[in-house]
Amino acid sequence: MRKKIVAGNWKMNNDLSETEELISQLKLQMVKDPEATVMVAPSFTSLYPAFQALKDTPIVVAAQNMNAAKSGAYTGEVSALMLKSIGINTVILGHSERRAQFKESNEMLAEKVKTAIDNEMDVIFCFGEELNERKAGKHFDVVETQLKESLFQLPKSAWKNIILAYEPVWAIGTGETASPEQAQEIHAHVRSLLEKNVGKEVAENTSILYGGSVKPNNASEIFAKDDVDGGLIGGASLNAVDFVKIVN
Ligand code: G2H
Repeated sequence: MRKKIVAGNWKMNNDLSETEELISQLKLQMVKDPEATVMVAPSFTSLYPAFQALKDTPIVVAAQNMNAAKSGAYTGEVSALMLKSIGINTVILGHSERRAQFKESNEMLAEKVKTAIDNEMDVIFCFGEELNERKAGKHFDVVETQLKESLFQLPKSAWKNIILAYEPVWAIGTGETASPEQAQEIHAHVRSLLEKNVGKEVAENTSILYGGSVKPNNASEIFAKDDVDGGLIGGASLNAVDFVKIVN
């Protein structure tokens, strides 16, 4: 059985006091035992306080990024061991904002994923096409290349730690959402790629989340699709009422 997951990607939002406020609202409003695995990904400065505040709840705290190297001269970067030392065992990798603004390539992401797996961390691996690629009908190929170059070299045993998140770049923070049918079409394609390149069991057991302008009013019809196992939520995860509605 695949896990249902709803993860909030806070991006570069929420200072310490805003983090404390949002978490206390989530603790008040979220059912004690949600059916889905719920995650939040605060910025680095809020990770440890978020982890401390949520450690007695089922809500998992994830990082938004990390470096592939173990340690060393990488000014401004954070390592897997640093994350693990404060209790963080989950990391988002390959978000389109990191790909576009920080020039993270499929090859760099393969290194980061390897480091995460070597450190027994869970990875939410993001991928998805840009608007011009969809318009040119290349979205299936783009997604295949992203997965092939970053993930398909992993041993089968690593896949229990991989969560996929399809995020069409044209739907991120734009208010424009992929239709449930468009999401399902790509998710089914990804599952067939997994079956072909990794194996049937991994294809059946890997959760594939949808991300891109998911809101309380569109989450249920997107999540109802067979191959959509939950969502990676940006803007709407900054508001406890909206995020809890999406989880529910
Ligand atoms: C996509 C998503 C969360 P938003 O980036 O990763 O953000 O829901 O604001 O489109």
